[in-house]
Amino acid sequence: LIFNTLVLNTLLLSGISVLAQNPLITDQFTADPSARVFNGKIYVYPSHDIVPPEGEGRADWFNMEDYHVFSSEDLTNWTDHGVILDQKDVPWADPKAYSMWAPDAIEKDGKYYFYFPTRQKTAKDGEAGFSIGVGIADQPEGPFVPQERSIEGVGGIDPNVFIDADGQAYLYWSRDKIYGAKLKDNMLELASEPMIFEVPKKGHIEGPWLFERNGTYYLTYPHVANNTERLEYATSDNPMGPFVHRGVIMDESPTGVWTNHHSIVEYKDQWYLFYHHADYSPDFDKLRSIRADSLFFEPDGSIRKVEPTFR
Ligand code: FUB
Repeated sequence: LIFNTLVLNTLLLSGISVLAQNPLITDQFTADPSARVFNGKIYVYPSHDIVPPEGEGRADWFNMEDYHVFSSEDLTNWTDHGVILDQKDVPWADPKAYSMWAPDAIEKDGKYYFYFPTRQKTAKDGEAGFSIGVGIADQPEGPFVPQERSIEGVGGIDPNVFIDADGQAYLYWSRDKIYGAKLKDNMLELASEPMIFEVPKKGHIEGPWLFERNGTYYLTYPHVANNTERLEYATSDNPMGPFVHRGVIMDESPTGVWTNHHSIVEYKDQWYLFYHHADYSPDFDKLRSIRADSLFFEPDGSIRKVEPTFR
């Protein structure tokens, strides 16, 4: 871990980061980028990988204690708006879990809702005690005030929220499979029984990201096809499916990075895939860095495979 931190510092001091578009954030580790467009800017809500303090967290695992949000108007110059939520401030969470995994955010009626998973103080309805909570703010930069309790009936990780053109909001999340349910107007409670989307039928899938384009709903997700995660997608004419598997968005990591959590967003008439890789930590894939590359659709609506731009 010390070696990895040195690699990061060396790269920063040598100025290499200044010249590179990818990775997007060069002064800290970031992962699981959920990109959103608010008020004409692009905002990215990532996880914040850290090396935990001595004797805390898990040396060989993911460690995250808080979230930052970053904004940009050109995807090259990013403003770090600082800490928007810390594990110690979440009433229902284990304050020493270091498990603030992949989040998402959305705007509704002038309020900003931040969805995040972490481990509960006491395990109840989530695998390994993971549940999903919501924080609310008046602006996309937060800080987000967490609710007293996590969302009832949701156990798992990787929340993703989508609001359809008719105003109906949906929450998707994962626990080995991908789940989805309608949200009530308050954005804080489920309005329907969770459905399971088994696309594909075999293998571990997580990290759902749903978006709509030209009346087609794209459910996109990382799938462990062999050893590492490959980004794939399925489509439907309904946000609750059924979804038909369509193909691969990004192949498995060429260097064996196990996870690849992503989001897809249109900004200034160009679609982008946000994803992560271990650019600054080549020997330990739990200290990751977020990236973005352009994404294109074919005339039939299928997604052209994205080749990651590695330096
Ligand atoms: O960052 C922790 C976990 O790794 C995320 O929740 C998963 O999607 C994977 O990226």
